[in-house]
Amino acid sequence: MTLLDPDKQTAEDAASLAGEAGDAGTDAIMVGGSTGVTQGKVDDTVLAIKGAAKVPVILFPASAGSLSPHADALFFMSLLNSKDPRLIVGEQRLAAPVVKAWGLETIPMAYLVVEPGMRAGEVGHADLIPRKTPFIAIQYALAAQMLGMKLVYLEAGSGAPEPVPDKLIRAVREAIGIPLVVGGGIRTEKAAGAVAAAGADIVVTGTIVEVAREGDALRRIVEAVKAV
Ligand code: 1GP
Repeated sequence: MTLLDPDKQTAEDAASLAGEAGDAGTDAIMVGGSTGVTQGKVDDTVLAIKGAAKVPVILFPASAGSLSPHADALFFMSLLNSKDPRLIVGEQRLAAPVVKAWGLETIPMAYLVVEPGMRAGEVGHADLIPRKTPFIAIQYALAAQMLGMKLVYLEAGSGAPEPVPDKLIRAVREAIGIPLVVGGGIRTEKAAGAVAAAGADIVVTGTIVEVAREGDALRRIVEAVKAV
């Protein structure tokens, strides 16, 4: 899946990036960002992307204020390792009646931020999961499954120097029965292939799509993931 941040480019540019990502084989476009995202920007970006890409558009919101009725679905996420209840259930409480009124499809997802966490860790007030302590990630992931969530997302943070470690991905994959999403710091086909081989069912890239416009970096990443 490809992540586009509505705060990082115009809606028109997001649409052309989404079109390129779709051509490169991505399975869905995620729309969201940690800071500076308004509902107006989300609406404009989602509508522009819907006009340009054939793949589903799924919201990946930082708060109840960055939703749009025009998306195909919403990752209804809880940052389980946040120290702030607002990010575990507070924003969700505010969003729920709006989402119900819109009739937007919700996909319940546990969002787990792993060291270094980057901006997601900061704005999420995350009690970061240590890279070398898989059992903490397993505890959260199992709890997510038992709470009825449909996906677990291991996030190293956008722009992280390294993706989530293979050992941690493998440990979580072996512990749970629901699909595992991994993102943050994945910029090469080698890294993407390693993350998929370790057990990620869904691999998310953001930064590479914004910086590698002219190259076929994303196509190579998608091929590496799908070859596993
Ligand atoms: C989104 O972490 C991913 O949650 C995106 O990370 O920008 O490093 O690809 P990158």
